[in-house]
Amino acid sequence: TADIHTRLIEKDWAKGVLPVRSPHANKGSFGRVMIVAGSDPYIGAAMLAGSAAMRIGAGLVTLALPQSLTGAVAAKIPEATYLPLPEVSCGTADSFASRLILSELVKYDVLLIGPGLGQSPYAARLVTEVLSNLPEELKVVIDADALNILAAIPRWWLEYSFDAILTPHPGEMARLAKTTAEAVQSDRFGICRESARKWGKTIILKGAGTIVSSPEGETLCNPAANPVLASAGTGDVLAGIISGLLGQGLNLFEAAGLGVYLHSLAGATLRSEMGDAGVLASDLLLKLPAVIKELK
Ligand code: NPW
Ligand code: AMP
Ligand code: MG
Repeated sequence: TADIHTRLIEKDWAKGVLPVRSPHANKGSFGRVMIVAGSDPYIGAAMLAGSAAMRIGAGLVTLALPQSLTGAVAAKIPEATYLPLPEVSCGTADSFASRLILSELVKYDVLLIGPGLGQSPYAARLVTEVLSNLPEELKVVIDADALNILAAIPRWWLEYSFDAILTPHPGEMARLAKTTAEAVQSDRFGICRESARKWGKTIILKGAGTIVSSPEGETLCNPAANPVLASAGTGDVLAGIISGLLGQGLNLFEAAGLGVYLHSLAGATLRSEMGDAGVLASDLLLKLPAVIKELK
């Protein structure tokens, strides 16, 4: 069902949108990225997304995550800064966490929200309050549990009408579009393109043969299928990559397409070096500078 508005993501296209890095830059030149991620069961998601944003070249990354998790994640990424949030158990009744995030967000270029957030009433309140009060000009990536939280709100796209990138896998897409993962898989192009148009969002429909569609109908496809990427945490890495690219000045569609391409190349490199099994999502991180270098 591909047509003239659908292109493969090719090397020349990727090279053409790769951010240019001036030798005279400072860290502010490469974007300030806020990542709202992580909860008790999903501690690693924040670390994976934050590290990916830094490894793709973001200037400054701040992780907003529950206070009790901050120490463990900070030990893994000392380069990031942290916005410790009040704990779920004492935070359900007020909006302190979202007010804290919103007061900081005015200083940022990019917000990534959702990896490992869970779907507690606390997480739902955090997501809906933050997304209802976004500063103008902020570039937004909505992933994982933030997608599940939106999916529970009737006609959510009317309430949240700002531009953003959504990064559903087929299960999340099924929840958003009120259908089944099987139905999504049977018409991946059609569902991705139609949803992007209807919801007014840039959509990345993940999985083997990832598709990227803009609200205007422009569509990119990355045909790669790679079992190395079918493991826990690889989507959290992709979301971090895309937010780091947005920080470096790419528009939503370019950042989505280039992010998918670089993530896929890192996976292909690891597959050729290590084989089909046992590669970890965190192994992708150190490959990111290398795949950018190769592309240049
Ligand atoms: P099935 O049955 O497996 O075939 P969920 P999640 C379907 C965090 N993480 N093709 C799948 O189908 C995330 O960020 C934290 C077809 C199933 O129905 C989230 O916040 C980690 N179907 C949270 O965990 C590491 C596909 O979707 C459903 C498909 C939950 O996210 C892990 C599963 O999706 C994780 O990233 C495909 N290609 N892909 C950490 N270390 O902190 C998925 N499905 O229920 O949304 O669960 O994706 O694990
Ligand atoms: P998530 O399910 O959110 O962790 O995201 C998984 C990431 O790995 C997405 O970027 C998917 O496109 C990618 N992925 C998963 N399985 C495959 C596969 N078989 N071939 C290519 N990419 C995959
Ligand atoms: Mg995911």
